[in-house]
Amino acid sequence: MRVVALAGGTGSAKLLRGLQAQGAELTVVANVGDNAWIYGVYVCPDVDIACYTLAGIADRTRGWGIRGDTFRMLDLMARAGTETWFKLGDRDLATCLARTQMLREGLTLTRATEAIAERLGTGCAVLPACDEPVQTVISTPGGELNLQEFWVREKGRPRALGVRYLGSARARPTARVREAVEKADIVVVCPANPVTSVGPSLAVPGFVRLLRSARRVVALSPMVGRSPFSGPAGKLMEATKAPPSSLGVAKLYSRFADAIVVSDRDAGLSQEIRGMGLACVTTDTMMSGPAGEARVAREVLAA
Ligand code: FO1
Repeated sequence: MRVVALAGGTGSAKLLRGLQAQGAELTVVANVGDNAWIYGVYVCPDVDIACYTLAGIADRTRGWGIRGDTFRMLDLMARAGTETWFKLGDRDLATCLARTQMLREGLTLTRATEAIAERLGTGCAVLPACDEPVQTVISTPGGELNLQEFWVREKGRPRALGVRYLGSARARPTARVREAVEKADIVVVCPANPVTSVGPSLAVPGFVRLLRSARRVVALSPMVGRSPFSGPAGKLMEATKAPPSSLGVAKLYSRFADAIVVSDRDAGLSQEIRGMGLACVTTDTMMSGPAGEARVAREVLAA
């Protein structure tokens, strides 16, 4: 079975592991809206967490970076008086340095990502949603912040007034992403923040049309009640006027998805979701341990 997984950060990793365990021919299309130039290197958190997860080296407790990584480079930068609020590990820095060098040599982000994924041993293709820079920008009372400034530096505290995707109008789905979606038996939207992890890709002209042409699109909601598995999804959904619940996720995805899998605790929403033209499956969406990840992946593929 050919599976394309649209993936964000921490919340997506568990489903990616579950899909990998199914022996599916997997292609990951990772969000680029969180990418940022930090410490002189190009950091791509969602691309990297997908690569580290599939290569079996991700730090599962933190939800980002590499297991057992050290932070010596940051210690010295702090001693030199530089701000070090973004905890980029030493081995993680190596990935970012390699990527930055490849980009400076003229490779596209797609080519650089494919090379990194292969060398890390992901066993499947990892692709950025697009090659052009698309940046999630959050409007707050103190001004606009990128996702890392909002979430890591400011700890997600500022009031979010709105969200825009800087650069999206000039971006296009890459040929590799098009080909993967066209050949896929199913496109799975991982339980990622719909505003910051899926929204940047949907804002790319032609991306929603591409998803509509897919054989089947199934999403796993990241929400249980009004809370996401992780991260600021609820707050940012409210900022974009979407109800912070699986109902809001279904509304955002109803223009391209065939089905959505939601928590059995939200079973009460199923009828309204079906009214939007989506099939709705309810299950225990908390993926605890490898068995839980595999079970939910099987249910998503069968939905
Ligand atoms: N998240 C944090 O909360 N604090 C950090 O210091 C931090 C560092 C970091 C370094 C590399 C990387 O790839 C991701 C990192 N993240 C960190 C996670 C990241 O901010 C977000 O969780 C993702 O952008 C959301 O998908």
